[in-house]
Amino acid sequence: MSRLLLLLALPLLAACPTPSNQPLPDDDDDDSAIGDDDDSTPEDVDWDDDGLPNDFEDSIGTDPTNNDSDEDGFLDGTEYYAYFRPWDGTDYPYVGEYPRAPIPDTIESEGFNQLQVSPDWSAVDQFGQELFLHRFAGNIVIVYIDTEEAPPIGSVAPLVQKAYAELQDQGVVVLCFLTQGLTFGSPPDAQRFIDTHGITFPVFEHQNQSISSDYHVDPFVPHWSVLFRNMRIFDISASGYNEWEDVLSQVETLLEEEWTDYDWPLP
Ligand SMILES: [Ca+2]
Ligand SMILES: [Ca+2]
Ligand SMILES: [Ca+2]
Ligand SMILES: [Ca+2]
Repeated sequence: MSRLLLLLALPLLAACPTPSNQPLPDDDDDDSAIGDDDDSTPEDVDWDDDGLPNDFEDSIGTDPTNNDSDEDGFLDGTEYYAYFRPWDGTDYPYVGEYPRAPIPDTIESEGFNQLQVSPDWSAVDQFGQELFLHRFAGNIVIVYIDTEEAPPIGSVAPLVQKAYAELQDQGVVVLCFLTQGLTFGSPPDAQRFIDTHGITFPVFEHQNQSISSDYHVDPFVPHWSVLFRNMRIFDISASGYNEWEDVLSQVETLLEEEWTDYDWPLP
């Protein structure tokens, strides 16, 4: 379904006025070779009808004669306009429609302490997708660690879901590590957790805590770490149901911070 939505959105995106700061190599020479006798300008010509003009495909390294250059099932233009990489077969629009933003080729990892850029990691979500932290760059990331077993006050998960639903369009994403099931020491069940609380953000079954333990899960869950859009850790530690309001305040503070997108030239 997400592919359909993106395909439907593509003509609208393509029709939007875009900055013309993209250099256009080899202006008309190669286009004239195929007899472009219509009134299209060379920079409009899109041989493979994937939404990206030939010259632009040359500049980003995709194939102007193949509408799915990396053969991952998504058209070059569908991927590129949604900030996915049409030259990388391991990168394509998420099931679940999680936020994406322009991302750089590399992000230098620093560490898991406050004000350090978080190292990259990957985990498998409820749809079987391997998600990479650094591919959420450009968004404010809430690393949310919890168990299915809830304190007497109840699970905080519905409040986290409510905030995600309200803020994802502004570039906020929740990445949830579920470390335990309904009883102490039992394995977590992501789908049960999702169904119980109406979750739409990614949930990772993560009993071994190999990644979540790096985010200073202390003294207990629920626990949050908030990362700025460049993946810098804003606050390393907030634990407990009653800290959620403070976490939300951190996110709202970061939403007001100025941010310059990573370079993602448009045709
Ligand atoms: Ca094309
Ligand atoms: Ca192409
Ligand atoms: Ca593709
Ligand atoms: Ca791709």
